[in-house]
This record gives sequence, structure tokens and C-alpha cells, in this order.
Amino acid sequence: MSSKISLSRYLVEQQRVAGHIPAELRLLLEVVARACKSISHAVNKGALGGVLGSAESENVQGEVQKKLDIIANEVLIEANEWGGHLAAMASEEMEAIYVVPNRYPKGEYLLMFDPLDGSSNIDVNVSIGTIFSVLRMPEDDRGVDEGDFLQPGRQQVAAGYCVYGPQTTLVLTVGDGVAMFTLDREQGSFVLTQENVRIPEDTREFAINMSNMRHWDEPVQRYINECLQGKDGPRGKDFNMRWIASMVADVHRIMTRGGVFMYPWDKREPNKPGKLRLMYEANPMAWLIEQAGGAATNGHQRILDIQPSALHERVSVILGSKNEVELATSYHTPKV
Ligand code: P6P
Repeated sequence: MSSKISLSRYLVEQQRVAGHIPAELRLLLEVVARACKSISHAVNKGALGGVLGSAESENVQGEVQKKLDIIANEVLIEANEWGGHLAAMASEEMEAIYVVPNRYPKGEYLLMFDPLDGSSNIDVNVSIGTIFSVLRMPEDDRGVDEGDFLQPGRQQVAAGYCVYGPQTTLVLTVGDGVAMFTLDREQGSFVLTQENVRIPEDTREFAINMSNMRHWDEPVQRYINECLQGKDGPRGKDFNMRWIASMVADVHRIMTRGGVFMYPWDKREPNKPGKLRLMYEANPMAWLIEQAGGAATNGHQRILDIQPSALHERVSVILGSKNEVELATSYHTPKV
């Protein structure tokens, strides 16, 4: 008998054996995984599928939408709206929340997603991905509205991403550590390839868009300059740099071998706290990183403790190997 453990079996065991998740959440996660398989298939077609290039439209962030951004968003909405697990969904690609239509039963969960993160990489065949986060509906008998989504990241009941790269890999937590599943295209199913993922607490690798260096605040300038000084500088070791400009791909590298990822506030748009979105990028990634033994802050506080005030709000992000995140964060906090 094959020793392969499918995502379905892993989730059943999380439900039955570990008692970590109820059946409704297990079924929701199975639907999300199936949607990611469909997105992976569309991404893999590339030019052959006529899915590259711009959709000639902008999203709520004012960013030009790629055709695949819209396709991925539609796949996730259509896959999840009828199952009875959700009350509503929210997406980077939609300004307002999507309340499950009355023709379908409503469930107790809220699903948020960036359907295709890193889409500037689509046309140049570099890894991209889907990021998702699941919250429980607040217990009250009124209808669902945007305010129900505005819960701190520590309230998440599931979070994950699917990276569409040389392999299609789903990375998931339900609060019992992090597991990785690789898509077996012959079987058409996600197979468990790593569980209890642990991020090394130290690293020699940082990920940041260096072209923005002159715009950073002083603490970030200090941290990166010290890394650049290498073994002759205050850090006493040389560092490597990576920047894929696809958060899912940069985070997956960190989940796999450690590192620190930074997208800090900068003075190009001083009224924005950062570029990345809190609800469906930073929060799910922060929970995954913490569940794997890493840390995630906005330079001042734990990302998962931030009380959201708007669905599409942005946040500064420092995440990855615990000791590096703590050091970079300490440079932001004035010594008392
Ligand atoms: P920049 C992709 O657009 C994204 O939201 C993240 O996936 C990525 O880390 C970041 O923006 C890249 O931003 O400014 O380097 O293009």
C-alpha cells in the first residue's frame, strides 16, 4: 500500500484524531485546495491558454489586473459559494465583500484570499501563488457585513498558500504546526511531503526590494546596512539577498530554509503603513511563519495582534527567522 498521505487523509486525521478542526472546516479546506488545483492548471497553460497579459482593468488597490488575477478570483468564488461552509468571502480583487447568495446555504466561516499574488511575475514565468485565510463568523444573529472580517490575525482558524512554481505546493496550518503538500499531477491530488515544518531561528539571507533603500526609515536602513557590511561589520557574518517580488515564493523559501522577508513602510507614500495587505497577505503568512517557529511583526508589534480597521488596509511586514525578526524589530523600538 502506498505510504502517501493525501491532503484529504491529513485533514480527516486533523478532524478525527487530533480534534483540531470540525468537519465543516475540513470540507472548506478541501474545496479551497481543489480551487488551487484549477488555478494551477490555468497558470501552467500560460500563453497556450490565452491567459497571459493585462485584463485592461484595475483592482481596488489601483493595480492593473492580469487576466489570471480575474480567472483565479472567479475560480475561488465559484468553488466556494455553494458548499454551505461560508457566510461570505473577501478578495484583493474585489472592493466589497462577497456575501454567499441566498440561493445557497450560509455557513459559519469567512474566507479571504489574494487569488494570485505576485501577478507581475505571470508573464515572465516566475513563481506566483494563492494566499488564503479563514475566520469564524462572530456569533450573533444579524447578517454578515465587512465588520465581521475585521478580526485580528490571531483569530484565524486556518491559513495557507499554494505556490505555482516548478512544483505546485500547498502549505497549510490549522493551528497544529505547518504541513506541505505537493500536487501529484498523475493522481490529481495533493500529497503530504512535509509536516511539522520548522524555520531555523537564525539566517544569513534577507529578502527586500533594495531599489527602495533611499526611501526606508532609519531602523530598516540600519538593519540592512549591517547585513551588507558582512563578517567585517557588527553582524560578524556575510549575508545573501533574494527578492522574487512574489511574496508567496519568498515566504516559501523562508519556510523551506529560513531567512527574513521585509516590506517596510517607506516615504514614497508616507500615508500608507506599507504595501502588503493585512487581512489576506500578512495575517495568513504571519500565522504560518509563527506556527513554524518564526516571528512576524510590523516593526512595532506582532502582526497577528493588529486590530484591523479596514478590509484592504496595508501593513509593514518583517517576518521569518525568529532571531532576525526580533533584532530588526528591536531597531524600531526606542530603548526605554
Ligand atoms: P515590489 C506582489 O505584487 C506583492 O504584493 C508581493 O507578492 C511582493 O512581495 C511585492 O508585492 C513586490 O513588490 O515593489 O518589489 O514589486
